Amino acid sequence: MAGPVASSALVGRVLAGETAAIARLLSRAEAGSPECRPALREIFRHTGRAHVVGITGVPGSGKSTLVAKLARAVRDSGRKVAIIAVDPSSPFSGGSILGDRIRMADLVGDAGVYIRSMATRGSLGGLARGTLEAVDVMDAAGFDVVVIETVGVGQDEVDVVQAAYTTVVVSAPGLGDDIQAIKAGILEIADIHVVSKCDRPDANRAVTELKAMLALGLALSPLPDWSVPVIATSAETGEGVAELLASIDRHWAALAASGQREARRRRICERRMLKAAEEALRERFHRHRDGQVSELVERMLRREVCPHEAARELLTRIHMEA
Ligand SMILES: Nc1nc2c(ncn2[C@@H]2O[C@H](COP(=O)(O)OP(=O)(O)OP(=O)(O)O)[C@@H](O)[C@H]2O)c(=O)[nH]1
Ligand SMILES: [Mg+2]
Repeated sequence: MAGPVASSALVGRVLAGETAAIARLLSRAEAGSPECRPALREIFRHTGRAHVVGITGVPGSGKSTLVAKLARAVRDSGRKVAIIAVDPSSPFSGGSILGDRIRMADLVGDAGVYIRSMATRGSLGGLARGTLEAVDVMDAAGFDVVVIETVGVGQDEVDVVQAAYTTVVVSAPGLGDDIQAIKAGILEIADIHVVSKCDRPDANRAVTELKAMLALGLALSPLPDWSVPVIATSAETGEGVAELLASIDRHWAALAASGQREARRRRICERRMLKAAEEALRERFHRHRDGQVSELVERMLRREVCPHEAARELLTRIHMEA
């Protein structure tokens, strides 16, 4: 019997948008299989076309429900859409994945939609890498819009969302805090604000407060001629969803018109390279824990070298071994 298909053999099928090949390559990439490195390298060469949209917000703010509605709207506009939901659930519940699947049930069976949940647990700082590699795969596979949903808590999640061209921050009424986005430190990363669940009676207050906060100028958009909109949506009634998509499209056009799209592309490349370098370094430190690292620690304990010298020495040594 033939062995498993080599990842490099999957690339052509991924580029043709074949769902089974996409799923297989993503699973291998998520598992961190070194065997798929060359395939991901090849995939990367075919990326840069998709409009990557990050959707973030505090837990339970209605992101997944909204993303499902938004995906429907993107499909109805004739475009292909991929969704990557970064799943924050504990190893014991897994509820969020299941919930997302159910909410997105009406999208299942449509080849123009691809939905993937990524696990955050056990990713050891590799969350951003894994997620962005998944974005690459979707981009290369020809999805016009790639939506990344992450919970807006934790540096890793924020890093992921900042690799998007358009970032949507979702707040919801009734979650206890007045302005959740401020608390979570994600107010200023929004290109678009959404107040979800606007079918609820307390939604107006949330919209007003958010607008007042933005009026204070705490969140200035770097994009000229773009004032960050606040859009009220309801996944229940469908209100605001078309407006949100229109706003996302407008933002994409504004990025191009101002030259900021290229600037963001550059910024994303830079961040990804630095992240990859950090990850490689961390991995190498880990590998040398019992050797170089512990030897230098001993020398520090004897006060023969200061931390700075030890660090430089460590970097030199592990570099020479590469
Ligand atoms: N009334 C109302 N409830 C909503 C709406 N959207 C979502 N909800 C409810 O809010 C809860 C959370 O929705 P999710 O879409 O799972 O929120 P989330 O932000 O993806 O949650 P996490 O992924 O766990 O962070 C669910 O019980 C939804 O049914 C809405 O438009 N109106
Ligand atoms: Mg969710």
